Amino acid sequence: MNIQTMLGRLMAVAALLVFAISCDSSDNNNPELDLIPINSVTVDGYTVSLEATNELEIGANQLFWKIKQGDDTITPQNFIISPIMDMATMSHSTPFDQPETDAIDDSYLSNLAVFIMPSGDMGSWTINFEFTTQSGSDISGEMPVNVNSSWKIMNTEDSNGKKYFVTWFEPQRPMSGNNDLTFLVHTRETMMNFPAVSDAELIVYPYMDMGGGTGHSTPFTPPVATGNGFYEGDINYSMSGLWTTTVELVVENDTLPEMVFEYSVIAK
Ligand SMILES: [Cu+2]
Repeated sequence: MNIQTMLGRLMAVAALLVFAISCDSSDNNNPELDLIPINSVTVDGYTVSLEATNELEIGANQLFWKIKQGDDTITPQNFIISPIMDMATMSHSTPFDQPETDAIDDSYLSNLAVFIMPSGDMGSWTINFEFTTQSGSDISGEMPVNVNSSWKIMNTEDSNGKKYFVTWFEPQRPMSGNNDLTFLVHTRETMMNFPAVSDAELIVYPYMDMGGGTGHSTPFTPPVATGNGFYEGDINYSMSGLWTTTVELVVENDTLPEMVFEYSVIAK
């Protein structure tokens, strides 16, 4: 084989590789963030911005944080948040993780926050934040946020009055056909501490009321614990329209009072 043929073959292989890679990256599940601004606060020349995929609502929210000094996005040594709801006679936090560098876009820090109450006459939400810059300045501030109502979180309690929160994590937009069915479970240790519960059992029952005393369920795989308070299964909605899903939480062999999620399934 002469050098030209070899080069030719190498280039053909290279072209195939490039084709394969670009084919792969143009896949539909190529992740890209599609965010809207929620709020931003400037402290000592640093602007902290919060973005999210939707307006914040009770239930699960992915929060995306960016810190800028002028036009430059900066990477702090750390970034710590603390969501607080101020109510007339008390204040409380909510289940949340601390922000970490986002896996899709590393110019953001991101975290999961599960808001347990909407903003309104009962109280208002603030997310306190603090960070240390690379040069060692400590910056702290507070960001008011609005949290809308939604159907995606319910709560129940055991016989000792210990509260449990069950969040409908997926599908965010239930559609006829197959959907991932994922819940999140948290409990309330104190007003400021809401740890994930990974050793519970969920008994779920989807139901569509057809009127006139008739109705039906649909095929589903019961969600099982996968860690960090997540419970994953799937559901195949046989019809679009109004559905309920009853959830019973079993904690330490105790079946707690049932919760009923009520929502619309849209036609695919
Ligand atoms: Cu509250």
